[in-house]
Amino acid sequence: MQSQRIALVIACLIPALQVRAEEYVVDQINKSFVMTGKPITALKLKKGDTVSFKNGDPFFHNIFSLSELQTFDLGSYPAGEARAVKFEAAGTVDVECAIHPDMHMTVEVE
Ligand SMILES: [Cu+2]
Repeated sequence: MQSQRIALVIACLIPALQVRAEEYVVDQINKSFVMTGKPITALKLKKGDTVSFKNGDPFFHNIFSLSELQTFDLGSYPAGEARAVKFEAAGTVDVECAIHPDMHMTVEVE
């Protein structure tokens, strides 16, 4: 009886202990990655978090990564659109734009 009660308490506590995955929004403005109004070159987040890459420019961007840790290609998308990537493994992911070779940032996944 006592052990059942303890098991029930533990089962109730587990969801509260789980950390919710965050969703970050990285804007693309004047061919730069921007967060909260400032250009950024790096972003730190946790495994399972998502980054939504929003296109705030009046032209297309195409965000991709050829990093060994996580390869992705969001394709070419227009002004106002956003496409998201979930980061699944710990390490560093290089993020680039296929249309603008000067655009570069890293995502450090903890
Ligand atoms: Cu671009």
